[in-house]
Amino acid sequence: NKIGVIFDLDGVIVDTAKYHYLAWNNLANALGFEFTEAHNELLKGVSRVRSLEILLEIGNVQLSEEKKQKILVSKNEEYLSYIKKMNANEILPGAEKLLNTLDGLGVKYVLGSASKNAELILNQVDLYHRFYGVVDGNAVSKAKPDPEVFLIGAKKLNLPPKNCIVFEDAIAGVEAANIANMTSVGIGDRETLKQAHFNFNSLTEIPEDFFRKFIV
Ligand code: B16
Ligand code: MG
Repeated sequence: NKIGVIFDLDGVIVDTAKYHYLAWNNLANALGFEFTEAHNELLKGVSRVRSLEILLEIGNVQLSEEKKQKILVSKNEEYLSYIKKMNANEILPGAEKLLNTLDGLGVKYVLGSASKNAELILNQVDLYHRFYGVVDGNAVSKAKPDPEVFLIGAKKLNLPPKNCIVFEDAIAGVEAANIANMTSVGIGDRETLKQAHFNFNSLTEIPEDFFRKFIV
């Protein structure tokens, strides 16, 4: 019985949420309102376009479609300026060890992220070559909690969804994994991610033999 793993990127492998926050906050300030870190929580796992909609709702600001498109481009340019300075030191604790464990077991893993910048980020932290495949925001038409991103991931792994284990930090991502009929592992606050089948505060807490029960 073969298993495969699908990793979310932001919040699981790296903490890019802080860079999204810098760029969104500068944008909000330019529009005349404050965007807090608590507000930023609402954007985790959410697509870029939807993030802007949420931000504008918070600031109670209405903009033309044309202006929104321009803002999305400049937000991403600022975000990329931070991303391009990333290196392997920014890989979250426990991630590399977990990949090593999977390599040792011969378990394949792919990325399943909402980000359109996922390949660049994986390259920056020198992990791109380790993934069997990458499914990102460019490959999907429906955002999490729609299971599309993970179902494409399962196809890449050439496994049925029930044989896939998803590591996620966002509620929408855990929901997407559950809807896809996969095993969901919530990384982060247990209460927030209570819909997950398994919960850990961080990847460092995953026991060495965690995958044993799936490999029968
Ligand atoms: P981009 P994930 C998500 O990454 C982020 O959590 C979310 O905050 C962001 O809006 C989204 O990617 C899109 O990112 O602007 O780079 O396309 O958690 O799905 O890996
Ligand atoms: Mg995430």
